[in-house]
Amino acid sequence: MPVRKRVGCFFCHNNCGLLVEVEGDRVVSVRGDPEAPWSRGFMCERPRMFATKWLYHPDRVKHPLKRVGERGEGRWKRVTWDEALDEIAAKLRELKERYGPECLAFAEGTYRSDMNWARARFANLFGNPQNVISPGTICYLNTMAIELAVLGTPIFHRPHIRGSNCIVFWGANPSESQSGGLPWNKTLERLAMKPRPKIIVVDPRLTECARRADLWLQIRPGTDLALELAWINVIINEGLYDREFVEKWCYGFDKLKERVKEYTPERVSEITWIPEDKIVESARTFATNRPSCIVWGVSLDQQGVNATYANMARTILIAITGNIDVPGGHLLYEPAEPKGFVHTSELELVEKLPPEQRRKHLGGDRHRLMSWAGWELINQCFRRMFGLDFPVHPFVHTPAPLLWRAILTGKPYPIKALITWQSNPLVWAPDTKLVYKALKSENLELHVVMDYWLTPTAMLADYVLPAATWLERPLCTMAESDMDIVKGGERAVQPLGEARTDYELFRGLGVRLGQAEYWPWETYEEVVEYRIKGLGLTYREWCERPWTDYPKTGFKRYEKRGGFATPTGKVELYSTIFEKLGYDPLPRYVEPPESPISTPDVAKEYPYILITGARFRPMYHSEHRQLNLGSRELHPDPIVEVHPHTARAHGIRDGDWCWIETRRGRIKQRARLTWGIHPRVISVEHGWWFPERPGEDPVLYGVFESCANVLTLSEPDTLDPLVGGWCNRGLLCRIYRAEEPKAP
Ligand SMILES: Nc1nc2c(c(=O)[nH]1)N[C@H]1C(S)=C(S)[C@@H](COP(=O)(O)OP(=O)(O)OC[C@H]3O[C@@H](n4cnc5c(=O)[nH]c(N)nc54)[C@H](O)[C@@H]3O)O[C@H]1N2
Ligand SMILES: Nc1nc2c(c(=O)[nH]1)N[C@H]1C(S)=C(S)[C@@H](COP(=O)(O)OP(=O)(O)OC[C@H]3O[C@@H](n4cnc5c(=O)[nH]c(N)nc54)[C@H](O)[C@@H]3O)O[C@H]1N2
Ligand code: SF4
Ligand SMILES: [Mo]
Repeated sequence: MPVRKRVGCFFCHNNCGLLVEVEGDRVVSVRGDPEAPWSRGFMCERPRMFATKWLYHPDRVKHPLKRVGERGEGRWKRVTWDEALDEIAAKLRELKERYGPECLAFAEGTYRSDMNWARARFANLFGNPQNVISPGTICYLNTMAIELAVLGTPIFHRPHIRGSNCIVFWGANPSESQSGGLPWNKTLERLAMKPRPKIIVVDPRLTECARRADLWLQIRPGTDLALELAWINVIINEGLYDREFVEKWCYGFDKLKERVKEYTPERVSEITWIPEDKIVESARTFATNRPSCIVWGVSLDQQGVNATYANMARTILIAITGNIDVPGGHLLYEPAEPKGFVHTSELELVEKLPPEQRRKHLGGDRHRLMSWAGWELINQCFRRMFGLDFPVHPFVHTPAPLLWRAILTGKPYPIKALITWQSNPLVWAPDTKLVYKALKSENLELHVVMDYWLTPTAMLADYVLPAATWLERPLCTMAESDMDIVKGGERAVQPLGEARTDYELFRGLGVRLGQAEYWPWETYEEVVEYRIKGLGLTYREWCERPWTDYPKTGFKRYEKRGGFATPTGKVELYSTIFEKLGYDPLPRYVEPPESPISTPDVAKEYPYILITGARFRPMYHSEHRQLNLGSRELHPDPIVEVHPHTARAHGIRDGDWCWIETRRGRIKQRARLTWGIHPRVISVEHGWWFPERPGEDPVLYGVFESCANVLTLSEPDTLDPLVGGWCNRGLLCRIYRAEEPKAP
């Protein structure tokens, strides 16, 4: 008889609740759990197609490996966990003595588990200032930092679309990404509901939402901030804002009003390529069909120099139209709920890191918002209002481009060791060639990678450690403060081979480095048990129904709290925190570092605007490229989207392999001709490598051939000043055929 287990899916951020059937110690089937309150039976194609094929795939790394040849040569020796951990810990101890605890860095992926607090705990105890690189700098964690500065708390990733009269998909494409807890079928249901909400889409591509939209604004990539400021201009000038909310709850309205005067629809039309009347109409539609919401999309986060202010402007738009914490708008989260639950910030031991170590945070002098300076200012207000800290693990980060440079130059101080976990930075980080140089550098004396597979990044490791997948570990999470529910599941099966949870890596190193008293929980089950004990649950009870809802205190919670957790107690349209950190307190648009306007000479040779990374199913980032899962069979090659007129100008046919080139290099992808893209925009997929090719350096599974980040830019002076984000959307490129057409 198969045994049924409740498991939290981690093929993406939504963590849908699944029912997994296990026979002996083998997963035999998975399906959506109808009782899981946040996903209600939903399960997308990823687990349906390949949960078991993926779990039992022959290429998985199942034992710790130690490099024996040169780095990248691909010669490994199998070692035990104890050997690996003993040796890594000894090396870390030695490096710490020679260079100080700040010589260690971490490379993380996007939210891949509920264990990031364990990295923060380990780093704090080690004395490391949280030198962590992560795509979070350009993906949601920057949004969260900005919302914290402006509103005092983040807003839920998932807007309350059920009650909205106007839904804006701003650089967000849920039909492919299902991002923000918006599974596509649920979104479709809402879009079809009567009365039908107004739909506005801001996207250079004709997405599924754009097809259904009342207004599709086909924007020049990278100029969204200008459009947002024009919306604010129209909304203020025409008196379409929520006067009562602004008067009572907003700080800095007059200064904002003054600033946006420059952004007339006429001027912004030139910047964005959107007709003036459409700018005005869309601003009116958003402001007058309340309640309304703007679905979070990663595109604003990935606009380099403009990213912070684009997110600030989005928050301002939501606030001045009275869409904060109302049904149909954007809900705020309740940090101290549920009572009794041990929140992640309570696990980080932030007080263990000496203040002088905080000041050494790599990048913290230049990009002060997502560093300790920003955290301290924000946390002061946060703590005062909610009685607990905001966690540092999703907040304090080093911009990736600065880490590679620190490794290569030894400045501002040497970085000697890197722990890469849940992450494939050779594929995700901008400027692949720079990442490669840093990972190959002799300056980097230790590189540990923990993953399921030998990825291109893992091929440049000294140790590769086998990670337990989401089917092999328990889950207990509030999705990085993004859910109003504690949700999770139990292990379906024991880890294959010698795979272990990432938690056990940090605990294993911690115990060996004198931190034993701080790691009392040997297994992750014990951690979960510790966190839920105050909810009155035992671990076994939790496994029966692994979720805990808590009574919601209704809407407009800021009224009951007596304001917002900001220095002025109001929504700061003019950010006093930005001001204290030495930045412009109000949003201002600047041209992207590479554009027909800022670099016209470059634009002569590279005439198209490049966007990278629009999501596609079933793949998730650089994952699911292995053969025999079904995903490569569906989507075998990387695809570049080109407008037919553009293709014709370059003799490109549908399906041709093309070179896409920027000043940094070129990659090959296959052309898909589509009318649904602006003729001056080229869109390449990100995340590509080919596990079926040789892994040894210099091939590295073909990463240099098709990875979008060969094309992207990582110069420090092109980064967003506040958080250090880089630009994946809105660069200059050219395109040409990679092979001569053959005669029929
Ligand atoms: N299948 C799949 N789903 C995923 C992921 C995945 O890898 N695969 N990744 C997950 C993660 S971590 C994230 S961050 C989310 C992201 O999810 P989304 O935010 O939906 O991200 P994208 O699909 O990258 O981009 C959304 C849209 O932005 C448009 N766009 C590009 N440049 C610009 C621009 O300059 N301005 C505007 N307005 N629009 C622009 C693109 O054409 C695209 O249609 O997806 C999550 N879901
Ligand atoms: N050009 C361009 N670049 C981009 C983007 C873009 O749009 N354009 N998008 C960016 C964004 S938003 C994101 S979020 C990033 C994504 O970047 P990442 O999150 O780094 O995603 P992956 O590169 O897929 O790396 C995840 C790795 O972690 C492994 N893994 C998964 N789960 C676990 C686990 O539980 N434990 C361990 N140890 N390993 C695990 C996987 O096997 C995989 O190798 O990419 C960013 N890069
Ligand atoms: S949307 Fe799909 S991949 Fe994401 S958690 Fe749900 S079932 Fe898993
Ligand atoms: Mo992301």
